[in-house]
Amino acid sequence: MTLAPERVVNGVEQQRLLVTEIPGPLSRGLLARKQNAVSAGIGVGLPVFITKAAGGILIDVDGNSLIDLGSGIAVTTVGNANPEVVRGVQDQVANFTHTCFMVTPYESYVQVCEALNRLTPGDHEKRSALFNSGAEAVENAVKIARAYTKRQAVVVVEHGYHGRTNLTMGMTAKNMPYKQSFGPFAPEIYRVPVSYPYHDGPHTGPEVAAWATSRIDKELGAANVAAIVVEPILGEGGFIVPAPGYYKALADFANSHGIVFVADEIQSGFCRTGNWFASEFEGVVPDLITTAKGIAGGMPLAAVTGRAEIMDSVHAGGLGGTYGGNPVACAAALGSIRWMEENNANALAKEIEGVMLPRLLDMQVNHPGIGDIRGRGAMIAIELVKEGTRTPDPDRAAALNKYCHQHGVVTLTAGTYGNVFRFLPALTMPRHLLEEALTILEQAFEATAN
Ligand code: PLZ
Repeated sequence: MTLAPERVVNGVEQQRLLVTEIPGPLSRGLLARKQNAVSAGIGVGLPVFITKAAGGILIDVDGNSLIDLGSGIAVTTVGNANPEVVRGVQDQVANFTHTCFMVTPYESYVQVCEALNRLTPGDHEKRSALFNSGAEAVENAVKIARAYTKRQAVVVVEHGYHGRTNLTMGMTAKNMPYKQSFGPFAPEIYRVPVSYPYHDGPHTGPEVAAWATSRIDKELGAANVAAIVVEPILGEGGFIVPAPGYYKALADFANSHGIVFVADEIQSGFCRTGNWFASEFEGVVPDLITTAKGIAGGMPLAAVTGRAEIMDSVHAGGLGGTYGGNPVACAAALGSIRWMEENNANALAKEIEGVMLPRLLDMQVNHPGIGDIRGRGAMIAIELVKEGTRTPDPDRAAALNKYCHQHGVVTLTAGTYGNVFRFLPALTMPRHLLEEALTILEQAFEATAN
């Protein structure tokens, strides 16, 4: 299969169409109501209120059709309201909505765990446990690693992102907006260097890994470390792809010191990068892997999957939660996974990369503000810098973002310095829309050049 050539998906015309300014009058009215009803702590990137979505298009209340390059932050990988997901959810919701798996179980939870055990890297015996959000999965991975190792320290890396709960805020690198004024944070979290090729000068992946592992050795003592938790491609940190050898060296170090190596694949997992999991690019088999986002086509579901001896080391009843592995979310996951398997999703992600990278490289020739172009599959970003330097240019990223929004392309920024512009299209994105979005991006560069 190649990128969808369809002009209509689920009754949604696959075309960008602006009938009002962005946001339009109805969205502005809803935004005013939002301000009176919703906590100011909940921000909004682009205040158009959505009524329908499919393929690569979001439709808003004013009747505008926008090209979606965000997928709700890497969630609707199989496309919004994917028919396989919709069918699964509709059947399940009509049968029963909830029992609590810990009270009276149901088969779909077991099926999702079987699928995760089969699809995640490594053919060792595995177990899974299901939760509601990415942050909750990360919290549970830490609980499990601590129970198994009987150690406490947790090592994370610079620019890492793991969530907004108390423990995961502490594990997340960036202060604003995630951590400011929300401390104190959980103890026993330690941050070590990450490989960031664009900013590391001549230093190789293994070299940066050696700095990291030496810090662990000297400052913590490897024998005190329960887990190293790292994203194989850093998501919120700016789609940083560590240099070859970095990630593997950390995993090997963990392995040789009895430390549980946890891959946070919440953003990079489930065919986003052109592999089921980004760990595979480095040939790493994590001890535990956290997943969420793309797993269930938009329904809230998350998981921890890993070595049976680690996952089973927790006392019976030690893990859980009222809604974890809710049957409707499990049905969505089964539909989503089936779609990925039947439609060769990894090839679609690679095709998206094949369309995007050459266009971005072309743009870089005329726009030296594009310092770096990176990522894999349908997880691609550009880093904006002041011309002739590697100094972050967050203002340019914000200006580009604004231009794209006003011209009907939903885009997201990222990065510790806010200077990364990232693209996370659904794998159902029709090729003509992807090309059109890139043309608008090109125009955005022209319009914001100084
Ligand atoms: N780990 C690698 O990318 C979520 C956060 C958006 P939750 N990233 C999007 C925001 O501003 O809150 C994420 C991630 C990685 C963990 C998480 C947390 O997943 O489902 O948002 O809790």
